[in-house]
Amino acid sequence: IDATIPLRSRNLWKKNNIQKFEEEEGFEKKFVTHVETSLARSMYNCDELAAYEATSMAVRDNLLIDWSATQQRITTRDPKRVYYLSLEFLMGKALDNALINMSSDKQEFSSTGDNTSRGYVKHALDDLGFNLEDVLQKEPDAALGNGGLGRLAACFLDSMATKSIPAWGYGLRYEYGIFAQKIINGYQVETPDYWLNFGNPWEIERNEIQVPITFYGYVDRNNGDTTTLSPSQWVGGERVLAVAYDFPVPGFKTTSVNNLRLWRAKPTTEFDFAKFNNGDYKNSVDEQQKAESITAVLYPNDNFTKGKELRLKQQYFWCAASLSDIVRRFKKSRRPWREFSDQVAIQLNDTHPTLAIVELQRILVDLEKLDWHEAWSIITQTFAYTNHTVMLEALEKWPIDLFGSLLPRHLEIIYDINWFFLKDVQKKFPKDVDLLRNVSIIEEASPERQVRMANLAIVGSHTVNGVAELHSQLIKTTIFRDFVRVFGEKKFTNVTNGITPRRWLRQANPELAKLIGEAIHDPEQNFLLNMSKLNGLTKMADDPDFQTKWDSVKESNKHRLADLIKDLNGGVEVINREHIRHTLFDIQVKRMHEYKRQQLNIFGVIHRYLNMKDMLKNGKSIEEVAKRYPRKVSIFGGKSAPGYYMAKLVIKLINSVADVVNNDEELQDLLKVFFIPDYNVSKAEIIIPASDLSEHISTAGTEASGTSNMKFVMNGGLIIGTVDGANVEITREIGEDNIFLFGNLSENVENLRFKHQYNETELPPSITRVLNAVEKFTSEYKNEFKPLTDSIKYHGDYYLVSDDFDSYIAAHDLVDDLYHHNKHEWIKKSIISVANMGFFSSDRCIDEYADTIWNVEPLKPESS
Ligand code: 8GP
Repeated sequence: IDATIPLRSRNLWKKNNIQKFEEEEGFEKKFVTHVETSLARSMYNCDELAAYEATSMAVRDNLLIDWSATQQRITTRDPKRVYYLSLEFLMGKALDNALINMSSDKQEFSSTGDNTSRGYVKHALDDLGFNLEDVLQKEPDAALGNGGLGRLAACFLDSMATKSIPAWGYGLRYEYGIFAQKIINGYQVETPDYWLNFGNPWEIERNEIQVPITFYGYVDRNNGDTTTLSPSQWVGGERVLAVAYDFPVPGFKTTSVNNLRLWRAKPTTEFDFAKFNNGDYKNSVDEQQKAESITAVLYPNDNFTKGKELRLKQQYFWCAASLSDIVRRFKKSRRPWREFSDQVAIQLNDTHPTLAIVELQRILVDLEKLDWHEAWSIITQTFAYTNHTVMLEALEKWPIDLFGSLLPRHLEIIYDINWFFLKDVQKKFPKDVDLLRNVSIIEEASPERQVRMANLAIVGSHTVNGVAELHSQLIKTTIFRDFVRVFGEKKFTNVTNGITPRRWLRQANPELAKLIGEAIHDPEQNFLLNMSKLNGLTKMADDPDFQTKWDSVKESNKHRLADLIKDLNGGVEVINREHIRHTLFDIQVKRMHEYKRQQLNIFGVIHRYLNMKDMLKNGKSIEEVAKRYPRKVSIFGGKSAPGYYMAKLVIKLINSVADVVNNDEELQDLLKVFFIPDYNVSKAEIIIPASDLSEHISTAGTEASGTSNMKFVMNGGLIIGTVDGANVEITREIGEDNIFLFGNLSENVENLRFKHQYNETELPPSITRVLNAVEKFTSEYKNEFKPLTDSIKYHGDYYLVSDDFDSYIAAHDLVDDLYHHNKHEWIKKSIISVANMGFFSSDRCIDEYADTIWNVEPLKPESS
């Protein structure tokens, strides 16, 4: 690339190259420069927000130097690249993460004892009159995701950068991320999350990259030739522009910095002159403004889909813009099209980006004039699809009419894809009409025909993966069973999820990371890059001194969470600090969903409360009660989809129970319940390190993987859980003695549901007693919780709460016993668990994807 620029100019550019700062002084200079120029402020009016902005811009400058070098290296060497398409990236805060990841050649310990650049920046800020922790608080979370699926994408970006995989993320830059949750009178209330209120120092607006995107219109057949496969022209109606926004993604201890590109919709400068001439100036402007609504808001559903036109528009807008970018980059290399899949791997994060398959076929056939079959073979060597749920209500389908009006040419292409596909199936399985019906991309069933996105994703991909072993097995035997017949088993594979230990151990739990580093003689914390090194902890598991240190870290993290809870409770203390070390922190934080069974958890709390009250009523002393039911605080958190009635009712029930229990003086603080409002990534970083026990208690077979289970165990919490999702692999890695498993297995679920349906089961007395007590907790409406209790009593108990209740309670009894009567054993389990969690680093996932699905190699910076 050098050759295009004259030597003299080149030298001048090189002479004036900006340099990275690598120590306090350099940072201070950058900081002050940004305060005074970028922000036009001075030391007299630099508040914490300005300090956050200036710090971010200074750090960003460093990242951009590495970013630019990384991108140039990729352009020059032109290796195969990965494109990770995800409608959600739940990034959380960027600054703290960048400080930890940002490499520094000078890795000496600064006086703060922190060997990352975080150490000297903290020190410098101190000297400039700011506290780093407070400055970090000023950053809003980038909450462009709902839950597990979006956070997984964020962890993968971190690992891909850390491993120097040439990879780009593509998503949407929503103006409003997931709503902020307020709890008012016990109920969830949604308020908008306008996260860009103060601008965003982490994004680079690329006004030079604007892709025109078309919707609606009609298909123009060349020369009236109506045989299906002749290239057609889509003549669009509405046009909008996709503008690129880039976010640098730094790897840990490397100068590799990858890119996350998010698209924003804006009006074109085209103008409807017909309207204008009619004197309808105002309306012609209004029409244009509508463009912006495409990227205005993230749909707030998790594991659920609703066929709304705007959502389909979002999906096409994003796929078309991303593909145009990918194709443009490929064409720069002047390679023939048949090399496309040697250069490009596209990963579909769930079915949301499936339109990319159709869009690429359209580009190749209609615009590049490739033969249909040649194009299709490129496609099926390029795409791979990750499935994240077996729940039917989450499988995307689009009504044909809606689809055909928005994307008429794409619907035609889908029909053709389907036609060729079904022809093949028919050849292989003559006369199997049921099979044809099931695998067809078009669902013929009444009341309206629909496009099945999962079927399209499978047909257009070379590999389909689930996200934990059990889940990957289940998709082969349930929702995608017929496709296994058609394509064979080999197309279906597993990559068990993982999490980045940089954010979820080092950033969330610096004290534990430090203690581990010392214990395994790795003070530079290189174990964060090679988590099998955690094994070294095993031999310390019995050491009483080490156990005490381990427990002290936990205690300090519990105080941090207790502070947060106090703050969220209007400054009123909820947790008794005096006994905090011996108070069991029992936590369930995740999206609110019936299948995740927060209702089982709160019913368990009610059961405990009733028993405690009964003991007191029967004349037992509080000491005797405390012996049977030792100190515990039950913590909940999570958002419900705004339209999910049952999930919202569970939130209300939790808050109602909290009201009664927390104010029951007779209990003397032995039991507390708290619902943390507005659970998000930043709160998770405080909550997770504080847990003694966390709950992952989905109905067996419903939770594809879960990733918070991994985060909790990596932070030294034990878990109570069902044999579901990644709980299975966690058990295998840490040993079954170190986890509290309970409940029915997934293979029994169907049978149990059947029995409920035909009233062949009677509810156990334990759950009946709880269900009858539920209404006592509300003062709001009569029978407020009836829909919840009725769903178990009379409507088939679909999530099998009653079937698992007794074994759930029994597992909790074991928890109580161990935690309160054998704390050494408990801590030992905690240490051994952490020692064996290496497998769940997302670095391992990325290795697996790179080797077995993408076939890509890292491209490391020369120095490393
Ligand atoms: C989630 C799964 O529920 C969770 O078990 C898993 O850990 C996570 O994905 C990451 O793999 N699934 C979804 O969020 C999901 O399926 N969303 C649907 C809208 C596609």
